[in-house]
Amino acid sequence: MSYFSNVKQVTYEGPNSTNPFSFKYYNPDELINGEKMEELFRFAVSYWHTFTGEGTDPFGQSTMVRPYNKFSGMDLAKARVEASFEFFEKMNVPYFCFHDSDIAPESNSLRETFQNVDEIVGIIKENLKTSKTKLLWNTANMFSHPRWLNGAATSPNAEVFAYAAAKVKKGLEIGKELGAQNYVFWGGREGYETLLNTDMKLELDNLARFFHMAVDYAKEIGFDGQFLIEPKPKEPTKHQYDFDVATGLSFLQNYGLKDYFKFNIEANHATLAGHTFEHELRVARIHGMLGSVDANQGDTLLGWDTDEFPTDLYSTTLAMYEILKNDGLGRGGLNFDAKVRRGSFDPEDLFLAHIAGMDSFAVGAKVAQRLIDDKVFDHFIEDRYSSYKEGIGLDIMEGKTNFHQLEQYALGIDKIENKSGRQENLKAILNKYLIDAYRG
Ligand code: XLS
Ligand code: CA
Ligand code: CA
Repeated sequence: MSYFSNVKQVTYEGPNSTNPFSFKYYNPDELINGEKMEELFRFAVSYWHTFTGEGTDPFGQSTMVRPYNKFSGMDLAKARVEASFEFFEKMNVPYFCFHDSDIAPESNSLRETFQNVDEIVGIIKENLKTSKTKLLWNTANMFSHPRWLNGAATSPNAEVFAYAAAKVKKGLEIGKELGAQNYVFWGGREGYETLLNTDMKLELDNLARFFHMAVDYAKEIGFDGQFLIEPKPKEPTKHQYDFDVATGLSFLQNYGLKDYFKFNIEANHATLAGHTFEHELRVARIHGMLGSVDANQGDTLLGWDTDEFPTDLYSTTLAMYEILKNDGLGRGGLNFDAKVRRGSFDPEDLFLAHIAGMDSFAVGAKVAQRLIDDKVFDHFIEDRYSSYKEGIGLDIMEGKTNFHQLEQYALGIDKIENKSGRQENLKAILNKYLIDAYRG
């Protein structure tokens, strides 16, 4: 049976098409720097927002009209799998991502939860055999059920730690079974509310112990997916341990975990941390830690994680600039961790939202590639730092000087001449590239 009978196959029709159910800019076969768009972006659909999410918010009930909502329990879970593969195929999207609890109902008994998950994983596996769409990553939900109220691996309760280990063990087995490209660890409730009741050192040590056990278990079963940490500064806890990339990196280094992980960077989490999306991507990139991306956007007028579909072309351009400079995302991809607004409740809105996101990244990538090809910022930056190419600057770079010599040098300086950073001009150039990109 068809769950989205109002929508036919979505294809690239170009910028002049008036068909809302078509790509205007995302053309899977078009090359960007020699690589097909499809392979560069590796777009993924997030199961939780697209098929499980119902549009509830703290003040209101569900609003989403979903053809499978006539079912409940395991029947609903099975119908969602069927609907999801229809959606993937019609959108021609290469990947998807899920939490264990998105695909199958959780029960109070872990054994029963595992049975439910196993049954649905079996159905997903069958679908994967004939589908072009693959699993980008899976993860375990360790934040919704009340047992996680004080965290999972950082809970003060050792039984909760054990329960979390069982869930991740299962998650790694599922990842292996379904050929997941990555496994994601988002901190969930791994953080704290007040130091008055918190042993921060013990919690951080335990989080590291937990990750080491996960690394060991993946090796034991031969799961070769890339491990990803997804930083987020707040929500649900006030102080999340994986605040941002820099904090996560120092944690991984301190605990001897750096070689086993990369980062999954979410745009909305970056803005919650007071950073831009591109800042987080840059920090990860220059440390060789850029693994994957949760492609969404926040709303700077709202202080929470709104998970909107990405449509801001400045942001997609500057994000793609980092991704292209990184030579792509390797095993990672661009996962739309994004939900349609409560008022966009039609099943068709799911298609329109993904089209908007995919087209926005396609535009961003084209503009970013031109900026890179023309070395617009590279030339400027090279010139800005040119004092390190010769004389005292080169000595500093090559470690050939010290405070004594630098003092002597400084005493001999007559007048320091700084150069303008030309910020406004560079932004105007960026605007010109954005406008010109689609003039032909
Ligand atoms: C929540 C996170 C979450 C992770 C996966 O804010 O974005 O959805 O991506 O657990
Ligand atoms: Ca996310
Ligand atoms: Ca989020």
